[in-house]
Amino acid sequence: MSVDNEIREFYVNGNNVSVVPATFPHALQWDVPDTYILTCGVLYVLAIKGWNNENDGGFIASTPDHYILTNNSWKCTTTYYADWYKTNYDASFWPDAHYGIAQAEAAESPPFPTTSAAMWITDPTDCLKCIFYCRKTFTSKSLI
Ligand SMILES: [Ca+2]
Repeated sequence: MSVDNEIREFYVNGNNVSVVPATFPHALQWDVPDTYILTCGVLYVLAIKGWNNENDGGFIASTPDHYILTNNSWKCTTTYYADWYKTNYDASFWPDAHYGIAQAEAAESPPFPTTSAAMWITDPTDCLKCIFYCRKTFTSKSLI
């Protein structure tokens, strides 16, 4: 997973995972992905808060089986809502994730080649300098 330009907050099932160098050593480098190993038995919600400081921005992530895959099944917005990361929060009114201009950048740069099914997703305005929030509610499936 990676965020252009920075991952600021990360939540699994509503629980905050600290964005610290030990966990996300490349949190500030959009072109170097970090791997996070999910330890929850069942995944309900993933949520990220990102910061794009200029030009292309977005969030990209995938798992080998594509159970987690950034595409327009996610929701993204630049609007802050209280409890936006929580498992029982209803984000159905959020816009569907938008495929931003970062796609072209991703095609030319590591870590996600054109063969990757994962898309750089962002809010519908493809904001050039903003905080953005993306989340997805998963159907219950045991991961382990
Ligand atoms: Ca950027």
